[in-house]
Amino acid sequence: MKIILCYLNLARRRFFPVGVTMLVNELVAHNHDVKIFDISFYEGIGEDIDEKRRRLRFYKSIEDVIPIKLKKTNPLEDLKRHVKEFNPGLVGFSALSIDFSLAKTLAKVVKEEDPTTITILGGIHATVAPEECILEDCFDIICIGEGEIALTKLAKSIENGTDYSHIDNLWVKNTGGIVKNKVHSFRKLDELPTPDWEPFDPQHIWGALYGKMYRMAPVELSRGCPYRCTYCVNDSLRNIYDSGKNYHRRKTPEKAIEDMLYLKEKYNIEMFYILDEAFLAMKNTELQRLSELYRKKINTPFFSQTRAETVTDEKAKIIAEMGCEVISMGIENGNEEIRRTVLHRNVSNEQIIKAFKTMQKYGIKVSSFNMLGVPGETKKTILETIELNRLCKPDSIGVSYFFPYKGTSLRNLAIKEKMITGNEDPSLANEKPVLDLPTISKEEIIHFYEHFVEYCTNRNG
Ligand code: B12
Ligand code: SF4
Repeated sequence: MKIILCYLNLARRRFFPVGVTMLVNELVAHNHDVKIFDISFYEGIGEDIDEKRRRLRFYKSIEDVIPIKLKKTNPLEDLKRHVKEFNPGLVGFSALSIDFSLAKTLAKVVKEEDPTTITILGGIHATVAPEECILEDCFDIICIGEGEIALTKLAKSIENGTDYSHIDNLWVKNTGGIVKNKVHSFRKLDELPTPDWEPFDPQHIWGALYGKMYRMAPVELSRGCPYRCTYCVNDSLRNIYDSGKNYHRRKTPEKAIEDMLYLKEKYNIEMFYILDEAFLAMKNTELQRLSELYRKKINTPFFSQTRAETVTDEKAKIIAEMGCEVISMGIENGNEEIRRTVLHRNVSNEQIIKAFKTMQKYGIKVSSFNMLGVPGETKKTILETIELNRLCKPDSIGVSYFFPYKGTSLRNLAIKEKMITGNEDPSLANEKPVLDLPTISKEEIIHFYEHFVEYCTNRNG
């Protein structure tokens, strides 16, 4: 059957989206005719966060920028035309929380053009806020959690004209109300199709790293995360599945290498981005097996992220030999008490400094992630964050305002303590701090955000 999948990317992430790629590839493998409607390259849509980060010196300026061709047409009109000409039976929307408003606007356009077209919303926002999403008339179905199995079952069912109201992971509106099915199915990662970006705009291939543009491939070797930070969606994703214990899982090294080899050869890849939340959270033996195969068959530079606790001398050496150029690690807050009690990151300053030094010893550049304005934040704790960055000497530094996303336990605390109302607009997440903290003003947080890199790198700052 004919399906349009809308990739909403208001944050203008450059890379090919891994989740939507998997959904398209699965649907195509089941003989469906799928079109991507991608808002990534429309003029005037979304915020170029990368540009802002360059201004604040989070990123190095790029020497050889590959210019992006932006569409000057109206995305709403374009979607309307696609629906009219392609006549899909199903239109899906993939949205983070910041994209939810746009998802509604586009879904309304679809319904106006053809009220019989079935619409489904999936992605992180539908997963963490299904009650809010299902209330919208423009969506007939909500997908909670991973969508590969649910979406292919749904497409088949619509095509065959059979009842689709009892598919796992879906909430479905029908004449009797809303059918809320259980959320438990996820595809074994080794059973996923090999990623392919044929249906996407090829401009997604270009990504920047440390001031250089590369033909870059984002790849997932695992899904989920073994940790439970209070500000991260993984905390609730684990609870959403009825058997949370299998939530963090990985591809076998053989499957991971097979996928990367295909991408490398087909798209002439110069740099891999291993998306795993905590890349080194695996046994030495597993990493060694991956490394062996990677060096033999892929032999391409890559970058990734991990937690300080997962870093050992041996692992750093292995990934340096594999060609790891950059590892990002969260410092988040320089105060151990805040990290432990508020963020649930039980790691000492000493461990963090050691992890940075270990990576750098093997020639791997390290980027730090930091967050300003968490509950309990004071001027003193921000200065401690700056000091910890100075001690770690990251090769690049990223900072963001803390935003209490739905589905996180820190959001519940912020509401309870009346630091937020709960109605804050997620599209402001990168704009300004949203919490009313009794311990520090928003103006002070903005000041530290704007000058963060300067303060961390300049001893006189
Ligand atoms: C990797 C990643 C990134 C990468 C993206 C690279 C890429 N090519 O995709 C980068 C680093 C660019 C990134 C950036 C950001 N990210 Co990010 N990122 C992630 C991370 C760790 C994994 C995402 C992923 O690929 N998951 C694996 C895929 C398979 O899952 P998925 O995309 O969700 O898709 C599945 C399902 O959701 C579902 N599904 C998705 N769409 C649809 C559609 C339909 C129709 C259906 C049926 C199903 C469905 O099926 C898919 C397949 O199973 C998540 C954490 C997480 N666990 O999700 C955070 C996360 C998505 N990021 C988040 C945020 C906030 C951001 C930023 C906006 C942060 C910021 N403040 O700047 C930026 C974007 C700005 C920018 N320009 O960089 C938040 C979103 C929170 C929210 N409620 O919206 C998350 C959840 C982390 C968190 N804080 O908890 N991110
Ligand atoms: S380590 Fe990172 S991905 Fe894992 S729960 Fe914490 S913030 Fe989320």
